[in-house]
Amino acid sequence: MAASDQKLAIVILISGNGSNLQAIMDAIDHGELPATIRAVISSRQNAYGLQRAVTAGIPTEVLKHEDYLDRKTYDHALQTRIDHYQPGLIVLAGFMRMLSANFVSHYAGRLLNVHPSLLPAFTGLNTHQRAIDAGAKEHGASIHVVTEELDAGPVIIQARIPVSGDDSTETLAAKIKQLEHRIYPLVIRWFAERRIHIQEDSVVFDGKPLTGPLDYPSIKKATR
Ligand code: NHR
Ligand code: GAR
Repeated sequence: MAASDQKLAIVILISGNGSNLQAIMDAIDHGELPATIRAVISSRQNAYGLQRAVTAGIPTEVLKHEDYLDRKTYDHALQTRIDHYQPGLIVLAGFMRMLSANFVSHYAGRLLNVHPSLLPAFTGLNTHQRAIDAGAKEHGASIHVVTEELDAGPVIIQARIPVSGDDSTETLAAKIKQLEHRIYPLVIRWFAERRIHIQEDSVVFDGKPLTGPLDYPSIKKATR
């Protein structure tokens, strides 16, 4: 069996810049992530992440929601395309379309998302501005299991930063993205190494059910 056949096959869904996609590609290239990206699928034609995938020779597809009658038909088309690549894991990386219950249950146990907040705080959109408006003293990034309810699935890992008075949405976004680029490849590697098992609404890590998010970087030091 070819070496690539033994690696975790992933399909990455994007809608924009693709810096998380790039971080995952880089981790693979640096030999830090035993996975292979079988395809990058974008909900937007102009997503720069598509260029990143093309440059790396990764197959790309675009499914624009405006080309479909409704969410149901969009999700079904998206599911058909994803299943063509037979991935062991589907990674949402800045994917901007809410996904239906049928889609989520079809990928139960193998659907992850990166969210730019310390969930359960600030689910949904515009998290940085909302954190500033709320006077949050800290903010961060979460990798969570995707469930039917938006941004409500079990959180696997979180990384946090202090929010200073002169922080803007731009400075927060830049700092949070740096954290995302570390924790997402790490979680995907644990999934590839079968250290993470996802059930309906719980996560088992190294044989122990998670009772709350792992903390980055302390978990990295603890599990070197
Ligand atoms: N789908 C389900 N069922 N559960 C989750 O946890 C999901 C999901 C789909 C996407 C990413 C999420 C984020 O990280 C995500 C998590 C888009 C929206 C949204 O409101 C909300 C959350 C997220 C992604 N999208 C609008 C919609 O009508 C469109 C917004 C736009 O196009 O700019 O789908 O924040
Ligand atoms: C990331 O910061 C991610 O947390 C956020 O979009 C960015 C995507 O950046 N996700 C959402 O806001 C989803 N609603 P990228 O395209 O450079 O990876």
